[in-house]
Amino acid sequence: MTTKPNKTKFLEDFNNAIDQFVDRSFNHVVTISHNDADGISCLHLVQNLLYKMHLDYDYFIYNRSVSWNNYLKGILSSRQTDKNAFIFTDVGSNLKELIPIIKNRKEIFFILDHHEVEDDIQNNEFPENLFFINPTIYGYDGLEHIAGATLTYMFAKQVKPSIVKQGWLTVLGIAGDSLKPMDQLKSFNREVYEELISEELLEDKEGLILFGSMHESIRNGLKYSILPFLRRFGGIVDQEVTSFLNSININPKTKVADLTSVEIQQIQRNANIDSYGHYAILPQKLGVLKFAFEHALLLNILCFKNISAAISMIQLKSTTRYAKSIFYEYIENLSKNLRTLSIESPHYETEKALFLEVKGKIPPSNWSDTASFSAVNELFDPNKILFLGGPEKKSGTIKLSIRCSRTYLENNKGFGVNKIISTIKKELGGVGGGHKLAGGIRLSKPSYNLLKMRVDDFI
Ligand SMILES: [Mn+2]
Repeated sequence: MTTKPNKTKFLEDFNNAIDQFVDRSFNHVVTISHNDADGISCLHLVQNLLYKMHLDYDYFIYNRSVSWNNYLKGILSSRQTDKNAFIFTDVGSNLKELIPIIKNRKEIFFILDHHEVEDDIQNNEFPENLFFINPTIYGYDGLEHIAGATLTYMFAKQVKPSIVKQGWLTVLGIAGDSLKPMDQLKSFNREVYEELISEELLEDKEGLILFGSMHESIRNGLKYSILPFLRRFGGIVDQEVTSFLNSININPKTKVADLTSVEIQQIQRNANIDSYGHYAILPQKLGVLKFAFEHALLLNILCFKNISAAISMIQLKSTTRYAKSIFYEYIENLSKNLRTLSIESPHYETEKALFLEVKGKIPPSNWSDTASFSAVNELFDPNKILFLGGPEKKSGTIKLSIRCSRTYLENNKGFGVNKIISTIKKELGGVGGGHKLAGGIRLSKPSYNLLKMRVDDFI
């Protein structure tokens, strides 16, 4: 990765793709997007654009669990024409699988993505009907600098400037993917964020950051914050949080967002927490949906539970009772699980890795998110790779969620989880994959035992 992004080259290729998209005047456009908050935001931005362009359109959601070949079989029609286009947003840049498929098609493909490109593809291998826009190949960071929705917004706005009005969708992608307070945004994410504020489509607020519970009372905020997860309060009983707040003369029912700066300092000093920063508010929405991080989190949860509820909810002003109950159940379980982990010591530890066997302690459906949030909260040594999981009945294998912290990536030149998974697969077999910070693998019991013995050689 280059240190300074090549903005000129990026914008040149980006603008060329836009010219192609506009000049070719398509008859029909199919969007394929990812099943998470960022992907759903991209999808709605593109749908709005196509509507404004009076184009005929369809969409599909890709959850990356099957190969592109199998997935597209059901979508690509036998009638092919260069008057039809495909726009892929936020679905990864698996060029090794996609290029051979695209090469044999007549339609025009636009890939707008911000995930690292794994395969080394030469310029002359790109088919003429593919316009590939991925800022990471010009040196941008796909998490900090540009979310999928940011890239999609930039694309859509260049084609139809009036798309600015739907620009608030972008912050859901940014919040959902970056998991950071808004003052830490960089590059295009920052530029777009500031533009949306000046257009009054978003409000930027500053205060105590208790992500997952920004819409809540301070009592619930301390208890159910998942970013940061507070070791002292996370998942404990109400009574203890209440008496702490009473002891420092703060009404436990005060909303997190309504705390005065004096109250915030009071809490920070007495609870020894330093979380503070900027967060985004969606002024046109109500309740939990007003808070960009929580709105994005709810979309992410719904994407797994009920994808159509996620797609329809993004258009709603206030949340449904169904979505709300799923949200609370999720937050409650996650803070409980993080609490379980925060008092647990690793079951097996090497110089470079930590193993947590959580069967019977955490339900398997929560393994992945618990692993993710224990990594972003650095509940364990951030210089080690975390392997969390256990035996899975239905597959008869050991299922592992593998995570590393950003600290780890910085210290290891970006050598992250996906590379470790590739090595494990090569040496021990198994199925799985992932990106730099997170991934998963299923291994046979004997392979898992070998992994524990040889893990330091693979990292
Ligand atoms: Mn994304």
